[in-house]
Amino acid sequence: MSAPARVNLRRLATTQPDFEAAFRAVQHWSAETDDAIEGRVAEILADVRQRGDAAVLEYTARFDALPVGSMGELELTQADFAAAFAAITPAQRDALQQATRRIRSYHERQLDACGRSWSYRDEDGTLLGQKVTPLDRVGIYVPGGKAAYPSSLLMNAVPAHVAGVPEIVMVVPTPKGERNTLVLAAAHVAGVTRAFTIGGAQAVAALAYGTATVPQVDKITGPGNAYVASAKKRVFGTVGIDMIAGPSEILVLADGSTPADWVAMDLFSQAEHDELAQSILLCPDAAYLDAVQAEINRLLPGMPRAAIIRASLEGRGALIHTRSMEEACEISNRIAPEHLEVSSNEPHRWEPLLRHAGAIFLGAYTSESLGDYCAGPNHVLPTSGTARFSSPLGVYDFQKRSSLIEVSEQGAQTLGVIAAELAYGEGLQAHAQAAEMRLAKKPRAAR
Ligand code: HSO
Ligand code: ZN
Repeated sequence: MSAPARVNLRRLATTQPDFEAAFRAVQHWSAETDDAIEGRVAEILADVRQRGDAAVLEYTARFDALPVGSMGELELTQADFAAAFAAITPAQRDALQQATRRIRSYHERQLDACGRSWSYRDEDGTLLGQKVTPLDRVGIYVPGGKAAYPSSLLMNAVPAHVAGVPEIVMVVPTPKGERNTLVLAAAHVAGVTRAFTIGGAQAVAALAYGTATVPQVDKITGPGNAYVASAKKRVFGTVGIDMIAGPSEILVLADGSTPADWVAMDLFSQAEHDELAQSILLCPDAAYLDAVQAEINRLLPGMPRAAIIRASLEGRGALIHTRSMEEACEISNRIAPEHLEVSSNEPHRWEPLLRHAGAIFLGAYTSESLGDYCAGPNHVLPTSGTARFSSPLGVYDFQKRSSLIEVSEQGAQTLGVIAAELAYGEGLQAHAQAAEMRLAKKPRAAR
């Protein structure tokens, strides 16, 4: 069995006459919704909402081959987490703890920078402010099967913890009752409060509506398959949700100074997630693009997930030759990738030109994979160009803000006149009079 040597990555150059059309083809991505999935999910949500635990038990037996008599049997305990933590290797324990410590310390800085209440008094002594409070209870969806990532559990649970969320409820599909030890060990380290071995739309429904056993949460975060994504969209409004993540993406901006095999492996690192993942390399040096292509061809056969990587690279990947690094930065901004590596020996020269990306990795030593696990910043990032308008998951996603207003007697005089004037303009007499009653001087007669 000899794997075909060359990986057929699309090669583009910004100087080619039809570059715009070719570039559009690279960018094209349709997150089509499948009507059959939508219909099934709507039914499951309605059923769980109506029948609660009984429906969850039935779907779990049917979809996860996990037939049990009561919801209690689907609940994991702190003792289960501790046992899992004890069962993994010392090196795994150490890695989980160190990653958690670094993720926590990064997110604690988010709390300091923008996660605290503030207030001030204006010239009338009126107090104005913003009160920041954590959500009461959040649900974290942890996928089972091929994308069961303990690292994603850390990335969701740690910021929730740092925000001060007192209750974190995890759901994790556990087909045939086969538990993922590393996920349970991560739950131990991250401080998950309660957990259930349920998944799919039925788990999202249980968290969103609550059942006799599963507590209703205020927000559901975490990735999942098409059923989970559809269920999260549908329960949005009843609860909050984080985002609907698309396939992983990496864009490498290279000036040719990084060893080509490092860059090839970084492109593989996101491609190996999913056939639909996207890896793109932009570089002004055509010979370097050739070198990376050669490394891709050379390294791919040794990868356990070679088939997924090949499908991803050939389906959605691209090597793009640009006129300059400046032009490469512009193209990167148009793509707004989830992960952006600036693989250059002068990354700080280019960073100011980069506006849209979920996370920016500077310099040859910063492989994106370090960010996926343990550098500290969150790996739940906006995908599919949504970095144009949204941000990494953070402490702020587990908090909300309330405005605070305490009007002084003096303030009531200043604000009362303004408010009454505008209220009469809107034809809202009660608004106007509520303001005018608090004026020391006679209010103007109702008009
Ligand atoms: N790169 C993925 C996260 C991940 N990688 C988990 C490895 N494990 C999405 O940002
Ligand atoms: Zn990854």
